[in-house]
Amino acid sequence: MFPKNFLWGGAVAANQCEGAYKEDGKGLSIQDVMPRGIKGARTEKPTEDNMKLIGIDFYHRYKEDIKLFAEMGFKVFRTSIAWSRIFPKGDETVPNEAGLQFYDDLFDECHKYGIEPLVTISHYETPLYLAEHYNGWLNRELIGFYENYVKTIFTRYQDKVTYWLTFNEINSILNSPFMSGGIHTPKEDLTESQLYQAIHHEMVASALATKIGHEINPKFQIGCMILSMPVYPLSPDPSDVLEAMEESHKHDMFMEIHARGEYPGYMKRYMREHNIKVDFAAGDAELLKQYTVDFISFSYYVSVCATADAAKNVKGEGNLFAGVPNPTLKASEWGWQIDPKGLRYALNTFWDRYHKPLFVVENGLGAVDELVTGTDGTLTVEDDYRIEYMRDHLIQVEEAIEDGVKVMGYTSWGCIDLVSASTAELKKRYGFIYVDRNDDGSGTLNRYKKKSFFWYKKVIGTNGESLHK
Ligand code: BGP
Repeated sequence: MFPKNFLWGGAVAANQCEGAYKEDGKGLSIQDVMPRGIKGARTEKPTEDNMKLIGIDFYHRYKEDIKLFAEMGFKVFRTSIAWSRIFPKGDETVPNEAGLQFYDDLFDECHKYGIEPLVTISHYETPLYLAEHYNGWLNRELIGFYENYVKTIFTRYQDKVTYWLTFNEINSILNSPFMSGGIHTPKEDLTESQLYQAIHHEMVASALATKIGHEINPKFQIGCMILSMPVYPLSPDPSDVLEAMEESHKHDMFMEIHARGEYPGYMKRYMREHNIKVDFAAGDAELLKQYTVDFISFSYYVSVCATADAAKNVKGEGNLFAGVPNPTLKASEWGWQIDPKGLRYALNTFWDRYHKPLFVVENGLGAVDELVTGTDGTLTVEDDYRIEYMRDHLIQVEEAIEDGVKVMGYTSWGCIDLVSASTAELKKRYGFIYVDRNDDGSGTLNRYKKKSFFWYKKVIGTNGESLHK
């Protein structure tokens, strides 16, 4: 059974839905020069084929959208603050008032319906200026700019926001140093020492945010956000089991540092053996140790396999990270393997390790939807595939709760259709709400309720009981 106070809701990120990329004093973010997501080349300047520049025009339509979320019964809405709306270049000391006002209004609108905002401080939208002039998180100066940014938003929204996430999918920097860390140096030219130095800077900044947040409002709940992806051994061969463990360790260390405040032994060994040097400034180790997170949040879409057998080590698709496909699982149209039980497994694993409350802040199915006329004559999408995906995953969340895992809530990804992060497409849809906008830029931007909209409303209304009917 789901607990009474379970936080049901949905999630988006500013850069994937707001649009209005240069309105009201906003500066450019790295997303404004990534028209093809992580796969394509960056552009010098924003180009019209970049769907994120308009997004789904959430910036102007958020009232309509939040009303729809409220109709579904959302208790929580996860979004991010676009850093470049608050500090257009990132290194200013005085914030942009119009940007601050926008989020004031947005959070007020949530509260009007009793919806609690859950705010990601940095979701793949580092100000472009910080990338181009400082090389992003490779530069220790970013810690100071981030500190200034969090102080500003914590102070401003201290009575409107309780739940905060410091960096979206912080471990994704291993795959996408530009999107995740604003690192301008091309990935192929980065040394491992540089990459881990940037990671260290983010870790320190995250701990600092926890410190500052609790000083400003002791009621704040501050969490990390990790891209989770269980790694299974491809076979029972102990070498495969160890291979899976080592592959998993590369990601586990991010949660480990956030939850326990120390670099784990396996990471120290990896750094030693790979001659990776990370500079710790005076006080870094103490800061990490003292300011661990209040809760752990994560995204969950896929699991992968690993093998020590080079001949079988052929990677498939996945959420930023590829793994060896699991022969027992089916995949989405984008090749992401679907594994509801992996979510129960992840929840149990994290709970066993840290005994910190957990929050599933992203999960969902990216699919091609077709707008059709429903029985009542209104346009809709018969997305039974999405309902099945979500039902199967939510049942596993409930199983984990039965196992004794403390789960704070669940926010499905892209609760309203938006632009994809990895491929920058609109046709990869996740929402309960269809947005009429296509990859060629056409569409009215009108919103339509999908079948899953009514399904999720019932799930929330019955606090999960309808999952079993
Ligand atoms: C995560 C990101 C989101 C998001 C989601 C789905 O990696 O935190 O921003 O978009 O995955 O991925 P995609 O949009 O590539 O389908």
